[in-house]
Amino acid sequence: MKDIEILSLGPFYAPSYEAMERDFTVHKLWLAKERDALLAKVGSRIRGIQATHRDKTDVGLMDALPKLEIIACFGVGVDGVDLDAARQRGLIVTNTPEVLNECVADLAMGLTVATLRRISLGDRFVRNGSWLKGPLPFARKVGGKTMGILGYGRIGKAIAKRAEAFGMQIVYHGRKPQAEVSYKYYPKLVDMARDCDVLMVICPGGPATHHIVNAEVLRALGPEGTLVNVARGSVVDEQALVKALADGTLGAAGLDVFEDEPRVPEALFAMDQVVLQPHVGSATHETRKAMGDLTVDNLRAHFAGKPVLTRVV
Ligand code: 8YV
Repeated sequence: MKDIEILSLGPFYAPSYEAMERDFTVHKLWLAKERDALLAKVGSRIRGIQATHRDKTDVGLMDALPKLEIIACFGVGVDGVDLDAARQRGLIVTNTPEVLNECVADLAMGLTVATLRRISLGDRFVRNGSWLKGPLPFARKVGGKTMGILGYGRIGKAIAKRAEAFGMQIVYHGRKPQAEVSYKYYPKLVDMARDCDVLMVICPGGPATHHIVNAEVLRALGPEGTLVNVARGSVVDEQALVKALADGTLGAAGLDVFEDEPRVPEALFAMDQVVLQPHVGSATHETRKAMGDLTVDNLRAHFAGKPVLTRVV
């Protein structure tokens, strides 16, 4: 397949990336000093794009690649791709679902426990010698609390399983109630936020969910409430979040994702009620390998004339 030319928009799990480079001729847009010059040179020969969640595949890029057939995304989220434009052009878009469910759910539950039990604060408390002056103030119990899941999809279900094992009650919100799900469904997000202790954000990013966790939802979650976001920074109005945490309208937050990664609002750094992570939901060797292999397998299948494994569009 070495005669097939792929445009790589960003790096992913190195061993899988190297396998892609062995099978295909890969042009690395993310390393190009002159992006336009590279596109002008190789654009007419490119038949596939490989992208990560950080990359934008928009109309301008698609138009620069007249022979484009497939966009293979490393990650389950495809919010970086203009899906309507891809559909109009008859392009195939693939992602890496399922293989990351467990790891993202582990981190989601870890952030829930870390935030309620103030684990990061306790760690700092021991390291900086504060324990010598007295005990850490009490935290909050996990069991018995209600977790409201925004986006009860594949990862949401894996999170619910874990939260139930911790003795939490589950409720959920999404576009519509799901058949054969016994948990209470809330048609309105703000109503669920009012009734739950932990609001777990695990819905897709993109225009449909932009800032749906707004000031009103955060106020409804309230001073005893905790927001956990392992989805996309774009789902939460970050300015409203910082303000709500600063003035106590919202109790606490566990955040793996942000609106302008890797930039994080500095106001959060000084807040003890906040636990921060650098977008690592799926970042284990095992899962990143599975995601990487699936990304490359989708390209291989397509160019071998077979159906791709995990098609979104
Ligand atoms: C990864 C993710 O960080 O799958 C996603 O959509 O956000 C994460 O699993 C990302 O895919 C890495 O590019």
